Amino acid sequence: MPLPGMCLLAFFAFHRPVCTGSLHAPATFTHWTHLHAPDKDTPLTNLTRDALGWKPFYMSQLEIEELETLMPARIATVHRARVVAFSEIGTLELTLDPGKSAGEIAVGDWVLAAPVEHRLVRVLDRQTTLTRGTEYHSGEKQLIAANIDTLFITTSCNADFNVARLERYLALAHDALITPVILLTKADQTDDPDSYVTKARALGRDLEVVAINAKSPEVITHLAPWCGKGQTVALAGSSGVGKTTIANALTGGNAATQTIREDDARGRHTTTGRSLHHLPTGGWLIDTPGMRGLGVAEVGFGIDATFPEISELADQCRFRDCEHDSEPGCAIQAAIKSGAIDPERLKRFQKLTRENRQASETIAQARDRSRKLGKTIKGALAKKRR
Ligand SMILES: Nc1nc2c(ncn2[C@@H]2O[C@H](COP(=O)(O)OP(=O)(O)O)[C@@H](O)[C@H]2O)c(=O)[nH]1
Ligand SMILES: [Mg+2]
Ligand SMILES: [Zn+2]
Repeated sequence: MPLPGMCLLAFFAFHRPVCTGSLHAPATFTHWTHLHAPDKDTPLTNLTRDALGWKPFYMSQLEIEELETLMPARIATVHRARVVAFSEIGTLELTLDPGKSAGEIAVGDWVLAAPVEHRLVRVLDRQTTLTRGTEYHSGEKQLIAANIDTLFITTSCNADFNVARLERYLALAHDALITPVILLTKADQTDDPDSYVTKARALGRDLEVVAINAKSPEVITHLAPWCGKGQTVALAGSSGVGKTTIANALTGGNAATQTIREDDARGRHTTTGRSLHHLPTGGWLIDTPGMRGLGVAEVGFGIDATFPEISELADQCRFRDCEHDSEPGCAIQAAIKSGAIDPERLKRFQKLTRENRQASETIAQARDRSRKLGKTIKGALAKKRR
């Protein structure tokens, strides 16, 4: 079933009593109004919180009082001063309190909303957080999306295939605690897709690798294990590798190519260009424009997880700060000599580690500067008041 733009929201604009789980909606919930009236052509479907991706992890964060008075909802789009969220009682438009910035809220977030006022009360802790290091000098990392279960790291069976770039994406996914799956598109355009699969599999233990023709109907079947009820996925990869083609196949229409403005009934400008799309298989796809060129910063954990054969053995090096070059007693160099570790993997690990360290230091310095600046401003204001 195609779910383009307007229809997507209309799809959620149903109204039904809240009766699942342990959340019992108080009478005030009947006062919720919805953005859109149900479209007569769109089947009304009851989406439970489970179907929206709710998990015990989020439930465990709720106070009893919040359980009784607030409505959990999942962020579908983020605008400058408001958000659109999906909930058990339909699509909600929520305002942000003064002082709360749209930049702190990501598509995929679970939030608690106040009835009647249509206010976003608080953002629940995220199970996974996908960020992007861009403006290191400002000390900021940009929030891309929240609560993604699986990141489809997409490349093609051609010159786009680059192990260093794949490892970079793997490090970001691992650091965000998101399960990575490598998608090799254009398998129909090479005589030897298996050689690409073998090279990709070598980039991790138990790493899932899928070779597909993104233009064939098999896409849905191949990706079904990660796109079931309540599961959230996103696509990352260079331009031209087939992300839009896959998104269209998964959504069963052309939802992913819709501009987000069409999702916005009032035609107001959005700030992020990201959105949450329901899949016919029961899962959710988050558009992640801006997941192409990727810098690494503060992802030491993710890098270690991407190169487990190196990070695990590093404990056995004589020096704790061993760079694994020519230091005496280096367990990694010994493993390279015995053939247990691929020297090319070590080179890429070192390069990524260096880049991560430099960017992390830049971020730390920028944060330090802005903290000092904050103190200076506070001091000046205090002096003025005296
Ligand atoms: N033959 C073939 N063409 C593909 C495949 N995946 C993508 N394409 C084509 O590659 C081009 C770029 O695809 P697109 O989905 O726009 O890539 P995106 O930039 O990652 O969103 C389009 O012309 C697609 O039809 C594939 O698996 N096989
Ligand atoms: Mg595209
Ligand atoms: Zn070493």
